[in-house]
Amino acid sequence: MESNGRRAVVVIPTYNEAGNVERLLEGIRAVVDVEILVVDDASPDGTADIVERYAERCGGDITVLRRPGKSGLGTAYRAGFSEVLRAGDRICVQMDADLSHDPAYLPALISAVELGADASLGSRYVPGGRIENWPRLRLFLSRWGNRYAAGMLGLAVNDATSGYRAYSPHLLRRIDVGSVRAEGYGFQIEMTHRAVRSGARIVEVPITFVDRVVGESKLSHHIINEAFGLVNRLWFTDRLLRRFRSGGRR
Ligand SMILES: Nc1nc2c(ncn2[C@@H]2O[C@H](COP(=O)(O)OP(=O)(O)OP(=O)(O)O)[C@@H](O)[C@H]2O)c(=O)[nH]1
Ligand SMILES: [Mg+2]
Repeated sequence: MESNGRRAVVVIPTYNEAGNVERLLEGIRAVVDVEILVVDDASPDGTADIVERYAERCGGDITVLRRPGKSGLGTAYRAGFSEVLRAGDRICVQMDADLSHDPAYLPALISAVELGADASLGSRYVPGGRIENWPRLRLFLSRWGNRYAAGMLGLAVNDATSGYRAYSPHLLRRIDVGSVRAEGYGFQIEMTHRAVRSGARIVEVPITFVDRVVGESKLSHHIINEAFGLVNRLWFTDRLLRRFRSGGRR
């Protein structure tokens, strides 16, 4: 990947998104002039080939990073961000391929970082934000999971699990994104935690999140348990650090 002067790179992890990915790429190109990096884990449904054929046809600045097998969302983002940062300093956007994240919000997310924020979060839980078509249980889990994470870790953001975000390259370097270990929702929480701890200026942009219509969810009990365990672990290490810094007085 070469840095070509474009303002931002949109990094999209994909696993079996053949039914969504072309519409997504069309949608992005219709609203912003950005570079697109798809990180595909050898999707059996041929997602990577579809992206490459589309890129040839439309002549857009679209690259596929092909990985040998399904290795999880967190490693896909780490690989994608590292690739972008190697080529230079550009804003990194992350978004899902399943059309839950409307490209219409890209200009607002990118502008927020251009105007001085270290990160902008597409937020479902600020005034103006919404979720469409989620079952009650999923809504409950997401809302209370967010409250739990923010409360335990003092995050002062309303949607720490959102996967639709933009980061300044300086923030990604400062928080050493390559060393983030979590997957799934845990990845979003760990990134938010590191950003907040590093003193980042974070802006939340209200979004309407739409449940996926095509393709299968990769959400699992394992991902939820991992996120819950991560919040508890981070809470514990935060407390230890505070105690250490205050010389054991608390
Ligand atoms: N490269 C890669 N991408 C993945 C992997 N797991 C999920 N993704 C992609 O990450 C994005 C988010 O995954 P989703 O399955 O939509 O997860 P979710 O949004 O929590 O769940 P649903 O929207 O209900 O399906 C999508 O673009 C997926 O294709 C993976 O192991 N590797
Ligand atoms: Mg999704």
